[in-house]
Amino acid sequence: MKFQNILLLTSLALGSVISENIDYAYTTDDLKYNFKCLEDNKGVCKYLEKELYEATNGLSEIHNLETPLKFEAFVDDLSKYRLYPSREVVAVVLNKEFVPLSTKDKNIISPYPNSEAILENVSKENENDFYLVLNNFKSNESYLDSLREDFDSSIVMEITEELKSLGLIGYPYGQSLFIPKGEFKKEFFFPKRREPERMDATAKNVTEFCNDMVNLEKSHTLINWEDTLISKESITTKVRRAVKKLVKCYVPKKGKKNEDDELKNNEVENELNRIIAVGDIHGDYEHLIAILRHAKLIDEENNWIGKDSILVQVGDLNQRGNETPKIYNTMIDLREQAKEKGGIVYMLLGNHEILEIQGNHFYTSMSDYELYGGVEGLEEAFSPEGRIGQFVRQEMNVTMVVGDSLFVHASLTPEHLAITEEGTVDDLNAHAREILLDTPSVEGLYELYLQGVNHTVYNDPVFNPDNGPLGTREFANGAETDEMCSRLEKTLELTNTKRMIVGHTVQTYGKIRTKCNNKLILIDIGISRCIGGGYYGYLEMLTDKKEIWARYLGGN
Ligand SMILES: *[C@@H]1O[C@H](CO)[C@@H](O)[C@H](O)[C@H]1NC(C)=O
Ligand SMILES: *[C@@H]1O[C@H](CO)[C@@H](O)[C@H](O)[C@H]1NC(C)=O
Ligand SMILES: *[C@@H]1O[C@H](CO)[C@@H](O)[C@H](O)[C@H]1NC(C)=O
Ligand SMILES: *[C@@H]1O[C@H](CO)[C@@H](O)[C@H](O)[C@H]1NC(C)=O
Ligand SMILES: CC(=O)N[C@H]1CO[C@H](CO)[C@@H](O)[C@@H]1O
Repeated sequence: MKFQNILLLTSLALGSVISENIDYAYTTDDLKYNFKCLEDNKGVCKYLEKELYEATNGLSEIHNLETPLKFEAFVDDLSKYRLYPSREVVAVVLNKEFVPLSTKDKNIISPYPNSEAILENVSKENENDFYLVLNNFKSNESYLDSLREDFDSSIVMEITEELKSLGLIGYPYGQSLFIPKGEFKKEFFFPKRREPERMDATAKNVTEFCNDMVNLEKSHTLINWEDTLISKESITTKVRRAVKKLVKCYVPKKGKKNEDDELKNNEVENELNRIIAVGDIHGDYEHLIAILRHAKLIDEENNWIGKDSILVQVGDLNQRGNETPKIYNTMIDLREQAKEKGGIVYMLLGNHEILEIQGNHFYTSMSDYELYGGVEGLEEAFSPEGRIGQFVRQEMNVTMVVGDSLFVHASLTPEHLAITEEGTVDDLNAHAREILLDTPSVEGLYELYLQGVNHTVYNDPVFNPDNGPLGTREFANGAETDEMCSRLEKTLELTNTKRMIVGHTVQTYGKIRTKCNNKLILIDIGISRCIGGGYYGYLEMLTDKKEIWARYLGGN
């Protein structure tokens, strides 16, 4: 391995590799390939060859394939073969019939039209498992420049996907993120109906899943995205801010009106400097803190140093991971502190906050139970009397408009806005607030259940776990069709916003992705080590520079 590396670097240094003639055979423990440049562009072949070498070396270290894979690697002008030339990719893997292997990449013309050139130039002596075509980015040099540092990460990602689709690597790489949770019947949520053994087994499963993820999912050790400029466009961060500290006046249901009146009397329109948006945390306190420090929102003692920044966390601080109570306390304290120091911390509801309120702890780990003081302690903390329970009920919103961006945990569709008659974001929040303020502790919910009452926290459309604003994956996972984008745009139009920023649907390999021309920004990058990956990153919006950035903290 070392020898190969030295050979490559030496030949690059001596300039003896002329890109048109590059045709070397490489061998790592698990991947053997020949490299051939079909179409060069400004020396990119040389560059890609090195990136590919680094990627395969890294992959060879984290995987242990029974039989080494053989493939031919080509550099070609991929833009000629893409249906949407504006959506360039670094690499595409083709099977032996030259059909893209990966199901996620449907935008390439299939089968690959340049297969003859590939066939002509493949090494005849060995049977290949697949072909890897690397893009020479001939069509867009500025794009190539912006991507330079990310080539090896992209190649790692592409080959890993292919190893998965070939069935050569599995758990946890090919693992669905969902823990087997058995029957999902509401009566199991209730204390007196719970079977302790079942609860223990579930917590153990959650814990084991987390441990597996930490020990086995190693792609994050190879992937190191560079900060990416998502777009350059004017951003408004005008927000209504209370100038005086508000007197809290929450009385279930009737209290809402008072609170609104209070707010209106005390608020001013204010232009704020930047917005930091952070995805799902799922019980990874260390990663949350690392992100907030990197974003210069807090110092070493976790004090707010973000001045007039706005932090938006899009929900799901809890479950799966291990330090949930600490996370809520830190965030709630920070929100208070930021307010005093001219900043704002917004925290949105995620589906997992609602699960906890409903008494569904199927995603709670053993160590979280210990920290809360058992399931009783957990339910007390999330009850109408507990600190977290009060915060969730009284303060967290389903969705928020901050400046000209719409934030929501999963996604907001035009149908969601139609849940209330008035159809506005404020009304949707008020509607959810009314339900939450009326939601008793899990004990209380059980009593209602015994009386045959289904509390709305279980069946109101705003909390529908499959298609509600905290649960839907329609936009996040759906094909990026004109229809999908126009539905997204409809929501933006109805809420008078320019973009929707969401969590909930984990983006693989820790990369913040966008859809519909950056109108949808997906920021759940699997921050928690317990959900696979443990990637660090966040979204930064700068008003003065008119820039939206995906920021990454670098290798783990
Ligand atoms: C290059 O690609 C970037 C990113 O897709 C795009 O914004 C830009 O307009 C492209 N430039 C040219 C000259 O095609
Ligand atoms: C725990 O995981 C095992 C193995 O995946 C599964 O068979 C079992 O049903 C799970 N138990 C619970 C209570 O979720
Ligand atoms: C919920 O929304 C209101 C109104 O926009 C805002 O004042 C409040 O800070 C939000 N709550 C949280 C926890 O972000
Ligand atoms: C509550 O919901 C369950 C299941 O969705 C249903 O069987 C039951 O009839 C409902 N009870 C009431 C009072 O609506
Ligand atoms: C595209 C390309 O490089 N094709 C080459 C494949 O190999 C044949 C035969 O060696 C060459 O003539 C082609 O130029």
